[in-house]
Amino acid sequence: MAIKFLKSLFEKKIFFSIVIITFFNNCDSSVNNVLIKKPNILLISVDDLNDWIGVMGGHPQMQTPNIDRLASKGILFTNANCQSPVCNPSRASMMTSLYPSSTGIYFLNPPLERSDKSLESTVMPQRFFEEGYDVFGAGKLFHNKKENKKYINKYWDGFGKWFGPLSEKKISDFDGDARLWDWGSLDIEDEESEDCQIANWAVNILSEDNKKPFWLGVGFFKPHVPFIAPKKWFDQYPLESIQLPEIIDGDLNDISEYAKSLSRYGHVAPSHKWVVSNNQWRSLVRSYLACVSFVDDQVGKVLDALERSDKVHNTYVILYSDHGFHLGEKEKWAKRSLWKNSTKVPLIISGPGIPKGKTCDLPVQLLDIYPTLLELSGLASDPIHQGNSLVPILKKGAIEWPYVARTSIGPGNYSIVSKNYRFIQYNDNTAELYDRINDPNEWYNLINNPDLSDVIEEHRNKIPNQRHEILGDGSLGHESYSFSEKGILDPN
Ligand SMILES: [Ca+2]
Ligand SMILES: [Ca+2]
Repeated sequence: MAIKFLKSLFEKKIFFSIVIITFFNNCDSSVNNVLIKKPNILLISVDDLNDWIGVMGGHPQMQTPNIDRLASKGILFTNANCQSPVCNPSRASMMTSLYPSSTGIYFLNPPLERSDKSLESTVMPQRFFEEGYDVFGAGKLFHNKKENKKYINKYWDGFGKWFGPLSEKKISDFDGDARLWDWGSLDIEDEESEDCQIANWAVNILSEDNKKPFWLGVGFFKPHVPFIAPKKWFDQYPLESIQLPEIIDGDLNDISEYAKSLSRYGHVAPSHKWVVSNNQWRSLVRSYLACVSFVDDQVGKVLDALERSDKVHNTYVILYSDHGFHLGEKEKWAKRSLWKNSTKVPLIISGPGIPKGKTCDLPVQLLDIYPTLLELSGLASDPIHQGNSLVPILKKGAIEWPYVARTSIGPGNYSIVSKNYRFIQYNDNTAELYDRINDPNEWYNLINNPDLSDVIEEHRNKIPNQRHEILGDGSLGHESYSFSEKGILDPN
């Protein structure tokens, strides 16, 4: 019986974290103190934020003093990756600690309550509620307010408008179908935007006396499109001063047609050709910078409120984004690709016992957050979770980490990120390999380099055999996957 149990632990890859918990219980009295007190959790989600924050240096002009301040008080993960470069599946994965390839949630639908496998995992706020926590949430944490009503009605407050301020008429000249694809400034005060209201709501929660520990989720909408923010945030980035992302000519010449089709076909974003020929690249980059600085200011209000209260001494703060964003790199806009621009996300964790101002470049994943928070809170791990607790890194400064980070777009398309490489395997058997240390922009596909065949094989072996069929239908992600499978090529 005991052998069977241990075997099942090995199969589920949780033996390592069990060992670590045991180690801490025996050896680390400071962690034991935390376990007894039950810490608070403040989870801050920023929608569609890539590595363009000050401390990650993704764009040289970006000003994010508040996110940078949080990084100075904790650990910044510089190689953190989402499990899907699309809002809904990334959030479903993060809240259940299950990969899309296990749940079938690959695209904008279905909500996680319509995946049998997802329902086997207790979503994070529910688990903390069951453990006796006060649970609060606002804004965008799960993807779809309407469809994920099972969770959202239970815990969430209002802020029903989506994606922040919308202009009554389109500000930009882009005449695409999607109303969301718009950019520019609005002559409004910060307080008129949902993100500011969400920040103020969280400030109130943090100002109250709590008898019980709390789990507080704060889901900001920006910088998700539309890239619209109050004018003052645009004023700090004069249009003529804006630097464009670095690109090289012919970057797409060493990737397959399947890869291009999968990542570009049917996207509601403007094509790169449209952006360049209409002279909008600088304006779009400026708008993204403005929206990020705006949301950074809202993050700052929440952090200030925490720091004003006694809770700061017993609260873990986690800031993350659901996926990255292309702003012209690889001649592409928005998300839904397996390259760095889509999969790499900011992840900062601070709190009791965590070193301040450190960075970690080990490959970690958003679905690691849930098991991490359980361990930090002294709660039992859940064998269904597919993520790995980051506590060995946070508390012990682990430099050995046997895991890779995995992202997928539909069954059969995977990115595997290790400390040194990104390997991408597509369902038509084409592949890419990038040296993430010497080629951080992922310009040079090394897949045909014979000297790297062992590296390629090592990464290929990390691709799971399990491939849940695609659930849901009809979204652009579903269509793009289907087009690629049929060999229908990107028209742009
Ligand atoms: Ca998103
Ligand atoms: Ca290239």
